Amino acid sequence: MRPQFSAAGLGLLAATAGVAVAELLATATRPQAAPLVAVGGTVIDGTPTPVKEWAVRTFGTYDKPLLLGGIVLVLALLAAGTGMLARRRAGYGLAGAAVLGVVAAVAAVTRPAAGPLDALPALAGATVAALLLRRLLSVGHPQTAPDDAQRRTPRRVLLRDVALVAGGTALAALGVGTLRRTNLRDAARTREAVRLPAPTSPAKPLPAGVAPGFHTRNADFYRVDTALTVPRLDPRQWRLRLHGLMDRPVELTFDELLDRDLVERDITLSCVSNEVGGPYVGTARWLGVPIAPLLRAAGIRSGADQLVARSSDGMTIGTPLETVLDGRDALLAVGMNGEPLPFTHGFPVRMLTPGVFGYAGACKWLVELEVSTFADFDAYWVRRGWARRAPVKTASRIDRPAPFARLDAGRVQVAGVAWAQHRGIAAVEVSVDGGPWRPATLLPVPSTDTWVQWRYEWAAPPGGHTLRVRATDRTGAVQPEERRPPFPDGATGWHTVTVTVS
Ligand SMILES: Nc1nc2c(c(=O)[nH]1)N[C@H]1C(S)=C(S)[C@@H](COP(=O)(O)O)O[C@H]1N2
Ligand SMILES: [Mo]
Repeated sequence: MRPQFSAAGLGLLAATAGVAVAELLATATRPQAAPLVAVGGTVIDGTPTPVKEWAVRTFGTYDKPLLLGGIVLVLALLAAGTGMLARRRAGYGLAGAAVLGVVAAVAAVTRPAAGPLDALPALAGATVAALLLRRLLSVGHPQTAPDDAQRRTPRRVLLRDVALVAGGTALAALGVGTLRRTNLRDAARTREAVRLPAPTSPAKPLPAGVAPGFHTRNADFYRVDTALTVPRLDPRQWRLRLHGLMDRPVELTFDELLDRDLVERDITLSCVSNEVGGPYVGTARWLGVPIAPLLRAAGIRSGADQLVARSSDGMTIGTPLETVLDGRDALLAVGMNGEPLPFTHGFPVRMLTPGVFGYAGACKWLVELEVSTFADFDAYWVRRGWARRAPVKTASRIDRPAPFARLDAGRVQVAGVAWAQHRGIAAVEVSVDGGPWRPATLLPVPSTDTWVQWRYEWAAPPGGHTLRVRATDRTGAVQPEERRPPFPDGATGWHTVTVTVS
């Protein structure tokens, strides 16, 4: 019998070849059905909220590569184990490949918007892996490949087979890479070909005195979503279906959407998962179609209180209908800082609801709007325990000086941002070493829907110091001191930065 480690290695090789075949088939037909991504998506959706929170907090935007890496690692261990078992009995190899294939196939067909055919890549990959494992492990056994066994030593036959499988796998992987690059290039060209019309209602010019950094550049804008592969929708095929509790359901093409009156607005978007002082907040100049007139024209039925947005990847985001209809700039956004939405931020169309956290008002890759009720439908994050209604919490952050900075004694400019979208910020105050609250200077803003930049002149004496910030919104509510984590409706507490002055 073959030594254990070599059987484990053959198991790994067969599994790698199977995965490569499956990924190649999927990439050529339906990228979402690729087994690794399908299993990853299923893991994300099934992960309990506290674990997900921990992962986002600990790994930030590396959470997804790490998840895929973890899946590959688990698969590798199972494949090696299957190889070792199959060395004793060929049936174990078949069973191992079948189990892994069925798990991946079930994941693929149960993804949102998946069809039964999406099982094929995983099943084909598992079949290839099972056949290869059987062949590789049987080399040298007289009942198979008798010609080879007579003419050559089993060792040379095995080497030849391993080289063939490895070569084939490398070719398949190369094919996957080439196909992916072509798909990406085509999608990028389609996006670059989009010409956005000028707004009928342009944004007001930024008031004099706004400091650099008011707008977050697209490349720097935070990204939070559950998508393992960024959807790359074709605007020529894109449709928005409006339906539910309305008199006249409609379907709009991208061109029909662009034919409507467009408005341009500066709006700050923030994530409910943002910790005190965290980075998941940004401001952009958005171009989009107001939602309220669209819904009104469709005739909203009485009793409706929730607008459910659906994305191409099956995300559901429920927004209080009153926040869409109360006159604020709730938009179907198509442009971000002067260009079509980046793919990562929802191209071609996303929703935005000023004053509501992203998970409850900012569906990306939007394809469907359903007028509904909170009693009838729980959206994705609500099913995972997050609040149904999610007005943003008043927040403030110290950006300068950086935590643990070493400063020279004397005049130090403390600076940051504060936000309470749609309510607006009335005041920001700074306290040094727990002393009295002193007012910070607020720089001008275009509207209550954006963050406010603030500045505070500090005469810094030598020693270790703690700077603390709090904001008051225009309803008069002061940002509470109590530290609470993001779950279930947004973090509270004052941001604190410790520095050393010498
Ligand atoms: N389709 C889809 N839309 C989504 C999400 C998602 O996971 N999928 N995440 C939401 C969350 S939690 C936030 S905070 C915002 C973030 O938008 P951004 O990535 O453009 O900053 O998108 C929202 N829209
Ligand atoms: Mo979020």
